[in-house]
Amino acid sequence: MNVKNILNGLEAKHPGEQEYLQAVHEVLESIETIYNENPQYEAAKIIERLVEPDRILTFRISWVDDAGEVQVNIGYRVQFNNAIGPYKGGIRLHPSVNLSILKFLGFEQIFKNALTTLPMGGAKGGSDFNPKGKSDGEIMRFCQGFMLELWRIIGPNTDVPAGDIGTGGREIGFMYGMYKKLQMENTGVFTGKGLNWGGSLIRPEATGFGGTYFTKQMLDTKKDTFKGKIVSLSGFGNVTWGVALKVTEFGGKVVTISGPDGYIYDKKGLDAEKIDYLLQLRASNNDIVSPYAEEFSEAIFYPGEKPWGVACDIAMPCATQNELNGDDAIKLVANGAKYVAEVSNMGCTPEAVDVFHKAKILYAPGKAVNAGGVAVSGLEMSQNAMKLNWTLEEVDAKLVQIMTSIHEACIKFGTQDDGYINYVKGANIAGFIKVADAMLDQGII
Ligand code: 2IT
Repeated sequence: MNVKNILNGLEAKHPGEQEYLQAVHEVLESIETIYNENPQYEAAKIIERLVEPDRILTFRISWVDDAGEVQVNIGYRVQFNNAIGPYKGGIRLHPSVNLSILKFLGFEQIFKNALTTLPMGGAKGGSDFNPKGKSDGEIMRFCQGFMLELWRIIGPNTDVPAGDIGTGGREIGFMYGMYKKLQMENTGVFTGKGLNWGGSLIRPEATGFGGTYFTKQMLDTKKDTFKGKIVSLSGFGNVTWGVALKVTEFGGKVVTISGPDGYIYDKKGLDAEKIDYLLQLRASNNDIVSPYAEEFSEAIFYPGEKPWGVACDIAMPCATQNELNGDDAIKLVANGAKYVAEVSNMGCTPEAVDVFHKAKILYAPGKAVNAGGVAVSGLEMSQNAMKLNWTLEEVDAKLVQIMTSIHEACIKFGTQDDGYINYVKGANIAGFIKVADAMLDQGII
């Protein structure tokens, strides 16, 4: 395989799909050696087949806002690869959503889901619908319109959507309700459902808890712990909330959160009351973090800035793709950060990852760190299939076990000659081998 040639070909075919090409580039670079050592992959054109989604559904959603005006949005579902299980991945609702972003997320999801040890393929969906400032009624009408198209191609053994940015418990409720009405069956086709109608305990916390369990294992490799560590987070949504809860429980001090409007520095650290307040902020649909500083006077709001200039031991980006660039990485390293655990999907740019690798500080990519979210989705599917509910302790123990196995896979495939763990390599190789071997077993399809 020649990574450059493949990327040039993809760029010609899919011009301007920057995020998608970035995600493919990172994976191909990591697996190049192993791919070339195994000619059976090349013979079956595994890469050429893996980089193109199995199929993409694009559709229009028409809905009526509170003022009686007709609104039009575009919706997508990218069914990327189902070699190891039904298509699985979230629905992103954000004005930035386009095909490049959903293809990058779907591609990442293939390897992430493979790492979870559960049988799930990779997919992603979403819409350019902007939830900011929308009423509950508007959100419901949009979600129902979205499902009027999506329901045709999903199913409990076909494709199982879930939440992502802009899609939480409320949105999943509206979407699942419409799915049931159209399909006339209660099959658990979504994950992230409410506890009373098929949801799993720990699913809301899973991405943040899993990410923190994974980071704890990164610390373990240096005989280090969370106790007394200063931790910088970005974002203020569901993922940030879960990380803040678990980091605080482990004795770390969370000093930053952020939004599109800027970041909050809270030198006292987030406590239970403040972490609870994050849920209110998210539910307000305003997508700004500044009200936190009005609520808690010891906090300072820095408009228009990112939190990466603040000195910390551990940085955990939890917001969105490419939120931490090369300059941010240089600042973090200069200020003494020792660990970067990416909880957002592709939160760090390639330049930032390069800075971390050169400085030999431990950096782990989103597809490993945040896999706890989709892992508990997989556990929700298992519970639905068995028509029973596991206890909180049972789900949490399985989550810990899964994050441990992902960390072990990263060590197995990512440890360099000098002992440094390249988590990017480890995660990509482990995920790739599983999917590629499944594709080989199943013939040319
Ligand atoms: O990025 C992700 O892994 C998610 N948004 C969760 C996907 C899922 O199916 O639970």
